[in-house]
Amino acid sequence: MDGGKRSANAIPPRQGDDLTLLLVSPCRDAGRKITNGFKFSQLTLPVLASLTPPDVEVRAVDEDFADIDFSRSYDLVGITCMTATARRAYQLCGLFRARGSTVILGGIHPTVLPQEAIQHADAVVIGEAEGCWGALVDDFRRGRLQKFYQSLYPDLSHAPLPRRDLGIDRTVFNTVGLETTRGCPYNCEFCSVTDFYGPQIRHRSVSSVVEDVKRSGSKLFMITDDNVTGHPSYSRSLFRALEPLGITWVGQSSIKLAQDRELLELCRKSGCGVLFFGLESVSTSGMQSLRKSYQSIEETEEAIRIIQDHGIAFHPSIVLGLDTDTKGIFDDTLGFLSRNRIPSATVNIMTPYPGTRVYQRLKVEQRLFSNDWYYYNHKCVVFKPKHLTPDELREGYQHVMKNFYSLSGIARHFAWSLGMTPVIPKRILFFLLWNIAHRTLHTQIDGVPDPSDSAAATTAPPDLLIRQPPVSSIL
Ligand code: B12
Ligand code: SF4
Repeated sequence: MDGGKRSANAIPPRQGDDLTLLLVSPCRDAGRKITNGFKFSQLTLPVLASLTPPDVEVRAVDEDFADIDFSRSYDLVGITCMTATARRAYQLCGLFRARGSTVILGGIHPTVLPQEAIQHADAVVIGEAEGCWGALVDDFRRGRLQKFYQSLYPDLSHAPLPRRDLGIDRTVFNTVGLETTRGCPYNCEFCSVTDFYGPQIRHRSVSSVVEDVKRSGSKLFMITDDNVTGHPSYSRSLFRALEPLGITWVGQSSIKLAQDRELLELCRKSGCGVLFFGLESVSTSGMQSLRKSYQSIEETEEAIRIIQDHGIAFHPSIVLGLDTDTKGIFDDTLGFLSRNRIPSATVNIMTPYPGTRVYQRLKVEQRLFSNDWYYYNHKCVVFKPKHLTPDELREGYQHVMKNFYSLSGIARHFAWSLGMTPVIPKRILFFLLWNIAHRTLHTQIDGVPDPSDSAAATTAPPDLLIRQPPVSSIL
């Protein structure tokens, strides 16, 4: 639970039990919300609500969908925070504290930079809420709130079901977020997930996932796990248990799945329509530099074919701006997507998130332009690429997005999705909506932040950019 570095906050004890709590998932920019109609379900707040003592009145707001009602007052406000939403999260901390609320920050960004986060909040939760949130609420009630609470890699087998009654966890087609595991063993250079959730895959019990599905009343799910097939024996049991429920789901997996035909078969039968794969690069040198499971284009294309032949649509996530990327990478990416008849893809500009090895490396190499987290959203260039200028990278990204999601591109993707077997109408609609929602994304990006624009910087000076101790030193 507590990491032993707590220092008390001067907040008086609460009288009575009538505690009110507001949970907030901030948008990135209150003046420019993402309203393109395609957004995945919110699960963080339903999970936090389920861990809250039952006598606390809980409300929740996902700021991407709804505005915060500042006319109400709350004793406690819990704000979840990613790097891209840190600027807004810190702004909200100020607004709520000015209204007398006690504010708690949690999530991946405060976990990586707790010393920065505590400058804005009354307390910071480092790691996962299971194992410390109940104690925090109790400390608050007793007037002995500490500044830091820490809970690393809690056992999920007895975690309560997320609360589905807050009205914030459903999106397009009534899709509901579902979590089965946390953790990832791969520890990629540009990703914070292994440090955050740990290298071991921890899982909820199969029976509780089934119960969660049944109680949600939905037939469509987005599984939030970073690798839903990363623990094959668990995945086999899970997929067998999901099959009779007749649901459809999308999730994320390692491309290694192609090597396990039985698991692929079970995955499809359990209702999987689309899997997102962290392909990252379509160049052999890029794959090799990232030490991906497949080290050549030929092997990767063969794996894609196997996955598609098993009735699962392959949605790649591609990162542009790797140190191996040159000007040719943009057209190579388009060629790869077209050759493999890929109807939807996530294309990102490489973003060195704090807490990752790539962030440390680029910092040492003095290649970071900005510590203003607002720009850390995969759509802006915040570093000096190795073989491209920042403008070339941004324009190349726009070129890929503009072409892939052009009207003729969308028509092609739609035709490919109609040809996929089995025919799943909701999957076809998924592709259509995804494509339409991404059609104008390349026009919504911000320019390269000006390093001299100190007024834009809302974040801490470099000496506060202290990373959590590495996983190995905590265990
Ligand atoms: C689903 C998801 C989304 C969804 C929904 C987000 C949400 N808030 O639920 C959507 C699609 C909106 C989204 C968007 C983005 N996402 Co996202 N997302 C995820 C994903 C896959 C799962 C999150 C989830 O629901 N987990 C399940 C819940 C239960 O876990 P949790 O959120 O970690 O919460 C636990 C703890 O963190 C902690 N906690 C969290 N918040 C709080 C708050 C308090 C008060 C307390 C006490 C505790 C606490 O307690 C919880 C229970 O243990 C994660 C990957 C991951 N494994 O986390 C990426 C991830 C969080 N996203 C990421 C990114 C980069 C983005 C985007 C910038 C992508 C983009 N280009 O647009 C945007 C930014 C959003 C914005 N508004 O601009 C990165 C964040 C990296 C970083 N350092 O910030 C991650 C880690 C993916 C990755 N591999 O890099 N995302
Ligand atoms: S990018 Fe994916 S595979 Fe790599 S560490 Fe992050 S979650 Fe794991």
